[in-house]
Amino acid sequence: MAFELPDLPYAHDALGPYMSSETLEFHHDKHHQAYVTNGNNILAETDLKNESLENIVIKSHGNNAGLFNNAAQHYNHLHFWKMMTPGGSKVPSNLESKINEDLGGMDKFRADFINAGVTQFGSGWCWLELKDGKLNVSKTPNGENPLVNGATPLLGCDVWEHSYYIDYRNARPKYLEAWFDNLVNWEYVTELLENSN
Ligand code: MN3
Repeated sequence: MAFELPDLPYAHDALGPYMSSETLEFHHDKHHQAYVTNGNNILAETDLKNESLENIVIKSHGNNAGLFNNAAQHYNHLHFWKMMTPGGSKVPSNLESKINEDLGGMDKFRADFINAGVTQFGSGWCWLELKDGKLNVSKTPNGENPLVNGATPLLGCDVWEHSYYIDYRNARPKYLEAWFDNLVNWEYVTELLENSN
């Protein structure tokens, strides 16, 4: 299935002041578009053309680095845009109960998630994932995501510099805190959790 750049689910200026329209113009319109264009060029030369995006990510991992990097980043960004919403949202009670049970409460989860993003050396992502029925916090380098480790990604924060340098310069911790506290669409996270059961 050929990759396609989705429209943002909100206006470019809707996530201010935490993520500027300039950041989204580069990040969505240019960076994500490049993953789509480059991914389609490589995909066309393979026998994975008719596979789902998830299968393309899993099957290209370790076999076709060019395809994997672009397909995984396409997958990551498709969800990343939906994982944010203007002003953020409240954590639904069923998700909160699961966080309390598996991760020791919201405060500990928040600290662990931000720490995963801060300590990811270089480009990558930090995640809330579901693995073997349990929530877990993890981090991955470059375009990698929990799919390649047999887990389901539920929330991912992009810690590539293109995601925060315009708004936060080198202050990655400030970006992660502002993102977690003000932009996360917890309804979408809950939807992903429910769909994975
Ligand atoms: Mn990115």
